[in-house]
Amino acid sequence: MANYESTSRAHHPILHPGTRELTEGGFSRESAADWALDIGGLVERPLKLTLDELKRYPQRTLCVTLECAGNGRAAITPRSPSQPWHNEAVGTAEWTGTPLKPLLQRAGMVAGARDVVFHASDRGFDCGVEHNYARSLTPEQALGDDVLLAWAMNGAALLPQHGFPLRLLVPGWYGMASVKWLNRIEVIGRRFDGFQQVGTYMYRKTADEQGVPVTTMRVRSLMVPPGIPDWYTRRRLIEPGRVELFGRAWSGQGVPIAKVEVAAAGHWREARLDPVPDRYAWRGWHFEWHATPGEHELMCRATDAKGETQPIEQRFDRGGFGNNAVHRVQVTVR
Ligand SMILES: Nc1nc2c(c(=O)[nH]1)N[C@H]1C(S)=C(S)[C@@H](COP(=O)(O)O)O[C@H]1N2
Ligand SMILES: [Mo]
Repeated sequence: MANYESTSRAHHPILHPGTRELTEGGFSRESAADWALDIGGLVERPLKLTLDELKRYPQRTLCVTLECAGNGRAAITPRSPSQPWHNEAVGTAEWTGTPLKPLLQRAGMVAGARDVVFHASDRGFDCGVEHNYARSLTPEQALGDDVLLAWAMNGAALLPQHGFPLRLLVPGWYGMASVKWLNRIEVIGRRFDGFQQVGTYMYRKTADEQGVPVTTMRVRSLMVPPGIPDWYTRRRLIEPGRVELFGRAWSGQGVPIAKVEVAAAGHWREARLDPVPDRYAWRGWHFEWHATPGEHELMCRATDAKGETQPIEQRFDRGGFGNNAVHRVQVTVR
């Protein structure tokens, strides 16, 4: 996935050249030696841990699909000035790190702890507000068994753009929760009101409403476009006959995918699902289509085990968050 969420233009290296070109968040591989994670605030035993010390804690690897909350923003009108993602801001990787829970337990949150704040080293402006990127989880969310402090992605050290030396990984949530370039975990006695928590990542229809926090990923599927593209229209050109359509489907919170349907000429039929993947990873699907000459619109739609399904039309959101409308692919069969 590309590394910048639209609403965090503050952190964009082109707008703020020189600060994060090769060293996102200010860290190069060399300076990791000076880096340490602080765990403090309302805890009984504050901790300071180097990367080597963290790596001596129990290790865990999870295969996790991470989607930006703004994925699909480009299709929402009027469009938020943020990053105009189409469908590309999603990916799946194997993340290795240590579970956060035992560390928080070792630090010992005191009574009265209301939020756990994850502070990062990248700093900038968004909507005129100067801040370091920071997000919070409630103590209950932060103590979730699958929340990781991750230092590796697909078996290699995190790349600078993915959060080197350490990032939080909150499986099942939209990407903004997985704070990169993490340097401090702070337990506080009030609800966190930082910019990335309440100034953005809220579902809002109007500018003045308080909104509903963006949290876990909505059910979604994508199709690998068949055939070859026409450059400007983006239509796909294919030959008539048997066409193997395939793609991926996922939902949030570790809820499994129950069904994927594909529509050609508006008629929905069930796709074949690949074997059940890891809990937080997307699931593959396949569908055999008999293409007849002419112009077609192909669609795919996923339903999860809680019965949530993708809407046909996107619902409006001011920030362009959470667009999980069905994926449409225009095809010309020659
Ligand atoms: N420190 C920091 N963490 C961050 C961000 C950021 O701007 N700064 N962007 C978030 C957003 S919006 C997303 S979608 C994911 C993207 O992760 P990736 O770059 O590894 O794909 O990182 C999240 N963590
Ligand atoms: Mo994002």
